[in-house]
Formats: sequence, structure tokens, C-alpha cells
Amino acid sequence: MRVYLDNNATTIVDPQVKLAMEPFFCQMYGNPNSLHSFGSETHPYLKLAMEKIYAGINAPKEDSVIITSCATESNNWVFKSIYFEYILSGRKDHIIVSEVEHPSVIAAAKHLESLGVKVTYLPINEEGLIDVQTVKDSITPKTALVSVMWVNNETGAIFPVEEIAQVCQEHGALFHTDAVQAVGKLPINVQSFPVDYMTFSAHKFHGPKGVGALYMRKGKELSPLFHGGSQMGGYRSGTLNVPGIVGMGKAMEQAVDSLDFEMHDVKELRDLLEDELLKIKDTFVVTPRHKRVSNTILVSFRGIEGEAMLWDLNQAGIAASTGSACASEDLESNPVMEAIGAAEDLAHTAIRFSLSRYTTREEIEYTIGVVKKAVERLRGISSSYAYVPKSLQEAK
Ligand code: 7TS
Repeated sequence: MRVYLDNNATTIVDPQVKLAMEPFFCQMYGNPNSLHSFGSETHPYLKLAMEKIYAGINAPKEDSVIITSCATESNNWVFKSIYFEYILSGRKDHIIVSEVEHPSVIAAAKHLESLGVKVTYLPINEEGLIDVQTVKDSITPKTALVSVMWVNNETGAIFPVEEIAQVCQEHGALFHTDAVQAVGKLPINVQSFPVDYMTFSAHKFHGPKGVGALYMRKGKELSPLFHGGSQMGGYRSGTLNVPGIVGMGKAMEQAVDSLDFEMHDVKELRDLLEDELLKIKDTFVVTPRHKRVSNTILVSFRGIEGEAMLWDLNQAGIAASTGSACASEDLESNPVMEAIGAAEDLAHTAIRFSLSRYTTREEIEYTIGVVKKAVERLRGISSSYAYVPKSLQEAK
């Protein structure tokens, strides 16, 4: 059996999405900017796709949604734009990010730091959560941008972005949220709180890879990323990725339609997995369930290296993760475990299971069995875990 429980890294493309994209490879392959019919016949499809994307986040049409190549690009773009528009001009000199942002935010912030920008890294507490007070304590009149992710990719923790955005508005700072792990898992309504910029990525909600987006509220500033033609309002020129945009539109529509299923049925399977894993002795889950999205568990098995567990799971056909795929070749401890100050013996033990609407009960039941066996085997050979074999326990 092959079981895919790494949906926070990427997801299967919804077959409806694939179907929607197909005509734009060999039939309607024209460049939308061309004046002939090969170009213009793509227009209604692009318009419809963009409408679906706007509807999915409840953006009014006066706001901008700029299609990018991925969330990494959207995140980087916001930081570089802030540098050009606010820092270089001397208007502001400070930005704030949480210390558990995705590397595409942390590395962008560090780059700005190397250019002389003051950066505050907000801590998370032992539950993996952010206290709004930490934003209030660090924001100043010179703060250009606060960037806090909506949902953490490792733990699934939901951060209080609505309240943080409010604080930013009161202090004249811009607010950006990386909503990559929120779309398809939480209702998104950019009109319900003062978010200025928001990043998301199609491949995290059953759309194609290579298509991301940057939402920007009307009236906000953004330096063009690519200078050239007039595509994407001149902010990001280059021939449009027609199949990608159509795919993202369809994926967004499907994500909205599946939201209830994601929040209830997927949660039921996640809770089943979590309940069974927590029955294993010396096992810990980061962030209380009700403060997490419905598909994610970050679990630690004392005495077991995350990579060793991953190996056993992979041998049994199960895909999970020990940290962001962008960093998991480094054999470093999980960044969130470090940030919550987990004891040394736990920092390397975290495994992330992330489900999707395609995950089945059979797959979860199989996974539970495999994990239980793996824990027993690995603790049996662990030098850091005082293990009493079952036969001896019974003999006592
Ligand atoms: N932001 C967050 C919160 C993410 O989880 C990821 C990918 C990205 C940005 C980057 O997205 P992309 O569109 O540029 O690919 N996160 C993960 C992960 O958790 N494991 O592998 C990739």
C-alpha cells in the first residue's frame, strides 16, 4: 500500500483541475496578448478563472490578485518591494516576522537584515502559538511591514492574523500573511480584516505546481517584479501561464466547495490518527487540536530520530515529513520544535503527518499499525530510550 500523508508539502492535482487545464496545451495554446483568435479565445477562460480566485478569498474586484510562479516568489516579492518602496526612501527602517515562517519569508527577512533593515523575529510559545501582545510590544512608527503566516506548515497552528492585522493598521504598518496552508482549510475573507498582502499557492490545494498568487489590497504599493509588457497590470510581465491560471481557478473553486468536508471529515481521520498515536507511551503532539487546521499533526516519539521513523514509514510505503521539504535534507531538528524550546531529546523526533480530502480511513488504519510497529522497533534499538521489551514487561 502507498499512503501519501505529506499534503503540506504538495497535493495531488484534482482530476477536475487537470481536465480544466488540458485544452490549453494543444488546442487553445495562443498567447492571450495576441490580437488574433488563438489569443482572444483564451480570454473568457482566464476571466472565469480569475473570478473564481477572487471569489475564493472574497476579494473585491478593485483589489489585485497577481499570479506568480509560487508562494516563494510572492513572499520574496513583498519583502523586496517593501525594501524599495519604504526602506530605501528612508520612510521606515523596521520589519517584523514570526520566527517560524517558511524559509521563503525568513530568508527574505534575513536578506533585508543584511542590507541594514532592523528585523524583529516574534517568538512562539510552548504550544507553538503567537501572542498578539508580542506584536504590540515590538511595533513602532518606523515599522514598514509585519509578516505572520496564517497557518504554520509544520504544526498546523492557526495564528491570530485578524488581530495582528488590526494592530498593524492602528500603528500605520503594512500587514502581509502567508496563507499557503490556510487556503482550502479555513474560510478566507480578505474583506473581514485589514490584510494588505496575502500569499497563496495552487499546488497546496490540489492545483498545479508552478502557480502562486499575491493578493494586494487596493491602493497599496508594490514595485514591479519584472519590467516588460503590461501583463498582470505591469507588476509582473511575461506571457501568462494560461493552463496554470485556469488550473488555479478550478482548484480554488473545488477548495471552496470542499471546505466543509476538509474541516469535518478530514478532521475525523486526523483525530483518529492522533488519538491512536497518543496511546503510544512518551508521545507528544505540538499545539492543541482546536487551535490547528484539520489536516495536520506534528508528533514526537521520545527516543526516536525523526529521520529513522521516516525511513521505516517509507519502507512501508507511507510518506510523511520531518520538516519543510525545503530543509529536510539537512538532518537538522525541526524549526518549530527548536522555536518552542523543546528539550534536546525531543527536538529531533518530530514527524509531520498531513492529510487531504483524498486520504482514506483504510490508509489511516494502515498507518497507525505501521507507526506502532516502527516505534517498537526503533525504541528497541535506541540508545537514548530506556526500553523495556514487551516480553519482560509481561514477565514482571
Ligand atoms: N509558505 C508556506 C507556509 C509553505 O508551507 C510553503 C511550502 C511555501 C510557502 C512555499 O510554497 P511554494 O509555492 O513556493 O512551493 N511548504 C512546504 C512544506 O511544508 N514542506 O514542503 C514544502
